[in-house]
Amino acid sequence: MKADLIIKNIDNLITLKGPNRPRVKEEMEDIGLIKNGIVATRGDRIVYVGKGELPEDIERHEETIIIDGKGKTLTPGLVDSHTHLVHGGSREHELAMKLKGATYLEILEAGGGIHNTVKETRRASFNELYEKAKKSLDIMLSFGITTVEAKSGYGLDDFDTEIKQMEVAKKLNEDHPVDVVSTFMAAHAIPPKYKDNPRAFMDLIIDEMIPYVAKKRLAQFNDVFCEKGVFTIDETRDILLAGMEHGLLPKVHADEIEPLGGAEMAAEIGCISAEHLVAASDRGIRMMAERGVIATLLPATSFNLQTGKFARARRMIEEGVAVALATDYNPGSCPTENIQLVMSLASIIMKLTPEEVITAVTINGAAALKLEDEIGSIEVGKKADLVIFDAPNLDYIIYHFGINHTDKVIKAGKIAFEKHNNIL
Ligand code: IZC
Ligand code: ZN
Repeated sequence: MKADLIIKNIDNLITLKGPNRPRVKEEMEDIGLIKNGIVATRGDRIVYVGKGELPEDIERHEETIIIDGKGKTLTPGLVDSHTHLVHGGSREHELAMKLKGATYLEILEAGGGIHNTVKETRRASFNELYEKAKKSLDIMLSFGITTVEAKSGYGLDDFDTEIKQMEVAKKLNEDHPVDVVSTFMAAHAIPPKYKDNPRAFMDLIIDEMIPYVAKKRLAQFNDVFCEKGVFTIDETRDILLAGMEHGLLPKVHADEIEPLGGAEMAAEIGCISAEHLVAASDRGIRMMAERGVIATLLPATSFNLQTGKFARARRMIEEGVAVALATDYNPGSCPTENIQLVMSLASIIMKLTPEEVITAVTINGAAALKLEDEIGSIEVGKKADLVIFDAPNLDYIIYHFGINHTDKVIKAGKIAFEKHNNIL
């Protein structure tokens, strides 16, 4: 067989080799490290992973690209499994409010926050949303992200705006090297006109929006912001169950700020993932472990909310919950695309080891998007999504924080990003 691309002499080849399912407990430490590694790809697939030289049956052709991995660390493409990628405007004015002590929920309650972004997203044209999100995708790619989830939720009861967001995500998935997985999330805030009657808004979501989104295949997942002043546990359950009836897989923003019991509910109905979980209870964590619900943790959000409260990641791992990490990129609670910063925060503040961190942004992130058979580890037959870090080892990427360590990103077998030379 002839390879199209070969990366050799890799100081630290981190394969994440193992079962195609979320990794738990000490499995999260087992990163399948190969010293002096070599990887070969053909088309969009990985065809060889090993040590030293290629076996004889893998040959070069005239145009085979050879990359020297000396001094480098190679990982699977990073998976950002929780973002609000497509939106209009930005909310930097909230910074001064937060510095004066206003909380995220107070700003939302006063008609700002998400409602502000709803106005901007309604106003923006398809092209404006596309260009803005594309810019973010380029930045994400530069940090090593090769697959990203994108939630709607800035149209709310304005279904056309919800659809516009999902259509933008779909078009970006077609046009951009980064794969975009779409999540429907009209249940992101209560629109002002439904303030006294949230059930009427839920009826709209359940009876009209969900069936349409599922039929048109605009999203694969369904998500709800279950939070004090937003959707209650019972309301969240009803919306997620309605989505499941139409084949939309359930995800939930759970116990981010107030301990409502979102983790318990996620386990009860079998969510693919519960996200945030800063205030998740012991019982909720145990139930998630039993039911196999992935915990998608978002430490950059905790950092930016200025509450000093972070999810109890160590406890979750000890209890057997599979942990994924994501940026939560959005204009309010987490305006950053920098997943490498998220990785450092997860380690420095939440005390995950570098091995657990890389597992959380690769195979566990892939599993949170139901893509564990396709991506998330460097194994023969999987998609050739690879990141070459200009770093001598994994610890270095996390320890030397706040900067971008990416040297090259290979997406589906093609070089999609190179340091100093973005050749999109
Ligand atoms: O725009 O504030 N938490 N949703 C739930 C968000 C943050 C996004 C936003
Ligand atoms: Zn979110």
